[in-house]
Amino acid sequence: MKHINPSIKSRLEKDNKGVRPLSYYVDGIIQNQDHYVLSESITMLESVHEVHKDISLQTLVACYGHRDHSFRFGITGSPGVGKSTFIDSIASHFSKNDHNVGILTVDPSSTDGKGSILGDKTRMEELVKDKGIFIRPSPSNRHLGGLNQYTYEAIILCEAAGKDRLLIETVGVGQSEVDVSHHVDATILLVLPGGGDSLQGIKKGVLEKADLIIVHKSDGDAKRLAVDSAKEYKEAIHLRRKGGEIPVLNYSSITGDGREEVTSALDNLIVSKKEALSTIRKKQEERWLQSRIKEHISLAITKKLERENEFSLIENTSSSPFDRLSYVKEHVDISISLKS
Ligand SMILES: Nc1nc2c(ncn2[C@@H]2O[C@H](COP(=O)(O)OP(=O)(O)OP(=O)(O)O)[C@@H](O)[C@H]2O)c(=O)[nH]1
Ligand SMILES: [Mg+2]
Repeated sequence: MKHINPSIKSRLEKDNKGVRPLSYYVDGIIQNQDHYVLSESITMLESVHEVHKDISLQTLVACYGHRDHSFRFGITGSPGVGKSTFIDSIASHFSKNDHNVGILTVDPSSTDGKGSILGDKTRMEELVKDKGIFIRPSPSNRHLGGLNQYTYEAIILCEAAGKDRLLIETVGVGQSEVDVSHHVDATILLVLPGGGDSLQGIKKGVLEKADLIIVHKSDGDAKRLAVDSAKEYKEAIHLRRKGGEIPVLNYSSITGDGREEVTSALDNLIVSKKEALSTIRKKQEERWLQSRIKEHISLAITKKLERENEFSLIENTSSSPFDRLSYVKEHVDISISLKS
């Protein structure tokens, strides 16, 4: 990791909104590949302040064309299945092979909105020692996708900072796990040994979108059960997925049993996805852009209506929700300009 010269750093003072000049972020990421600046820029993405959002967008505009060729792995699975430990045990496979690894984890936020309650950094003991690896835990902000709302943007920044192997952990709660496939090139699903019951518990979409299934914690007393579980998953996938088989492997992040099979399956995924990568990413990008544009428009309309006190006018129209809806359709002017 390279650092910005301290004398330069001191000249890049923050303004009263805590924002530094654009060049601080852009040069810090692209030229210096500075983990501190990268982390600061991701914090900026997650900020609710308009000035922070503006500088984030400008940073993204500058970074987009400077990305390295990368491969994005999504690691999903129910809470406690061992996603963080898995990433901790597997990341060195890439860093030892001269890859520049970036890890984005999403910690489940506390429901009162006070942010992250679990520090993944403290659980990734091996990786914290490896200074070349960038780890960034983000609060999930109750976003239903199982991913942080700004994961896609964070991925772009990481790639501009030279990260070419990305490991992205999702919260892994319920149905939302499906969403991970919208941002990554391959989805790794971790499951626990435990036969039919656990298979029932996995949402259909997740099983269908996974590119690799790992029966995790295949160690100790659970080992035999884990081997049986892997067979069951193979059969279930055979029945459910008409378009071909996917690997189901046993692995333990604690003992390292099955490591070779897992690492070569990951390498194979990178090779097998290579051809289709740009097409898949284009589609993902379009989908992301559509949803962001809709978000901007909806936010701008809400702000305009708030400014014009329209919501209380609507409320005062009638006690019937349908009268109010008619009023909105007939009288409320939603014309806006997104220009600031
Ligand atoms: N026996 C065994 N325990 C494991 C293994 N991997 C992780 N664990 C344990 O499982 C627990 C949960 O591990 P995490 O890595 O935090 O799981 P996670 O899926 O990231 O959890 P959340 O982020 O909270 O959803 C920890 O106590 C780990 O020590 C494994 O391979 N074998
Ligand atoms: Mg975790």
